[in-house]
Amino acid sequence: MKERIEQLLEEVSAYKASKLDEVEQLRIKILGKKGELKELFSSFKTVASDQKKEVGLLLNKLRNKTEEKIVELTSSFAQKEDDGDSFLDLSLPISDDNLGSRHPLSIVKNEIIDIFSRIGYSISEGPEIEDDWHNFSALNFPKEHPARDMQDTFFIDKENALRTHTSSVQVRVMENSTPPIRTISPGRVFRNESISARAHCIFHQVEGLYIDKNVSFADLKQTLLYFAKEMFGDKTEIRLRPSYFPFTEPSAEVDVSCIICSGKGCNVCKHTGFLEILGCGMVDPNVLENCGIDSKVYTGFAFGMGVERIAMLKYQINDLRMFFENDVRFLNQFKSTI
Ligand code: 2U9
Repeated sequence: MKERIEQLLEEVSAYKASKLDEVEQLRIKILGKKGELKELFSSFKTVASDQKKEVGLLLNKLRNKTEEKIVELTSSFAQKEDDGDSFLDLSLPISDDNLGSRHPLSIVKNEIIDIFSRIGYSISEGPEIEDDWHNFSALNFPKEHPARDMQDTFFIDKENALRTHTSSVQVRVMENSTPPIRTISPGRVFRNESISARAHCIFHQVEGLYIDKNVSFADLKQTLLYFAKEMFGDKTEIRLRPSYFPFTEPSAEVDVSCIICSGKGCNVCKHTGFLEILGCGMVDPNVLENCGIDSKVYTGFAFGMGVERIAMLKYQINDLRMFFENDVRFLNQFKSTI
């Protein structure tokens, strides 16, 4: 019996197959229901007891070696077939069945960038982890301002926090360049807010800054009117309401005429005819001086908007959490050329 097993072991190790059928023949011959192994195991009882251990080990070896050989031969055929199938014909036209789509926040952010690039704004970016100076002090935040509190800001240590706005980027631009400055800062910002349909602890902003000699509130208003018309359509009107921010004086909140009812009044604008889109103001002279710019020579305006808010208005999305769920049924609805 030992000789027969050793003969079969040699046969298995030398076995070659030119097609998958021949691999199957090996399996049937050795491992099949009526195969060699079955027969050998049934004759095992006739083996002398002092030989049983050795023969038993040989039988297991035959089974293992056969199984290994089958896997080896089968995978070599799979590899060959795969090589054939995966041949890349680069001359074929691209299939546009499953191209995916840009995230709506990227579409809107790119659109905002495009609108301001057309009137000469550069793009500036900066760190998401900021020190107290760039996020708060340089921007005229009083020491007791609630934004400086753990309740509102994610602190990393005593000195550093996740930026709460991209104004910190513009502080860096002002510190490192001389006017004229005309720049927008898109980016992620972080606030310690509970997540709801209207708010999230992470959101996206685009802030803008223009500093030069003789920059006026009228320049600000005209720039924002241009933006609103480009973003929401040529018939869009804007309205400014007085407001307060530590970094601008005077400050205002800006509304656009309702994109649904064009100002007549509907459920979306709660019958006011207007929808709030951003905040703005003339850069406070303290901020200019903090950043090394002479406030007697230069003036400037700044504005800031939440990308989520603009996207919600533009696409009439009523739950901000949709932007963060990455549900392809939601994402696939947005197509862009930008
Ligand atoms: C510098 C000086 C001033 C940026 C400004 C706003 C007004 C504003 C909010 C809109 C919605 C933030 O995302 S939001 O919650 N922003 O209302 N932002 S003025 O002012 C600056 C920026 C940089 C150096």
